[in-house]
Amino acid sequence: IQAALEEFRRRRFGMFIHWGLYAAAGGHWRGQSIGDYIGEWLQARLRIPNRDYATLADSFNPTGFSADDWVRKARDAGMHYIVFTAKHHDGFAMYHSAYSAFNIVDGTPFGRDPLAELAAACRKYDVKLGIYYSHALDWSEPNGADPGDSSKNLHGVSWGNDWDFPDRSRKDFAAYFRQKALFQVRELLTRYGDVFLLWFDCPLCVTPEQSRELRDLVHGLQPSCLINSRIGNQCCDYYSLGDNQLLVAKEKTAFESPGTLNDTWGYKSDDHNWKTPRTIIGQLLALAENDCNYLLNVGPKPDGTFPAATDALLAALHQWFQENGD
Ligand code: FUL
Repeated sequence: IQAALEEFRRRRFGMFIHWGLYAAAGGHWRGQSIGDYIGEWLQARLRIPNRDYATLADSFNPTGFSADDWVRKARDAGMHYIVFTAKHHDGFAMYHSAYSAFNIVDGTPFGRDPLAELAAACRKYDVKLGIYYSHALDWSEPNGADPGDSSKNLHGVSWGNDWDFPDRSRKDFAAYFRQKALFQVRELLTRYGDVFLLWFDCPLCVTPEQSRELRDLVHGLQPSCLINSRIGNQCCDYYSLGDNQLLVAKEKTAFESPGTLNDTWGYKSDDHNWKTPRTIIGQLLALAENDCNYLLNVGPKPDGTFPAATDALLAALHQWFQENGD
């Protein structure tokens, strides 16, 4: 793990990629808009029933997707690892999962496995593959984490799925965790080659025993795979700062700041509030000064390509690295 942490610090700039069914909606659903809310939370924000949300999969066919293109653009922009959303809070697997048919290969006309294609492109370009996995929140599952009203998110949005599954007393989070989360994490670590890091998120309802079990599973399968702090209960190898948090306490431990390019992680068609290359480079340098990695997010469109403004930003970073060195 020490060697992996050194490698992590050396590769201080990464590309976060939030891509899932929510991209197809782009922040809009049957005449409603999520307003200024983040795109990947569409289902919870508008309380869309699972059977309706699942229709997004029926027409999901991002024929413009090219893993080679994404990873080459990341590398050219000075990024040395990527972190791809294998499963976000909506529960849809953006890889070929044997556990759940609610996945991109079995459930869409696209029928390809983007994670496998990204893994291959990463090997080609010497970019490391990191995987995001929502281990607690899973709105597609009756037993997904649901911490209840007391922790309503901003704008009164529920964390757990209390629109399809309102009776919290019947929810068995331990069953979901054992029967789905652990199983899928095992898939992710046994089918895609070396995984640089696992990026867990929102450890709601996760007990210390569960965090430890998950950590032991990860390190048992891939001893040098790093684990971020959002696994919960301090079972991590390095620390994720808060979303878009830039201030870091100077410490010896490894840190990483996840940041957005506009005001969303998942694609939103009407979010044009893009940060300038100057801002991004300033943030990268400020974080580097504090020995903190920067995980900069892109939200690809439903056709599998990056928004034009994202391409322009990445091109500007490419130019900056060419002029100023790595
Ligand atoms: C948050 C999530 O809830 C967001 O959707 C996003 O993935 C961000 C990086 O982490 O806590």
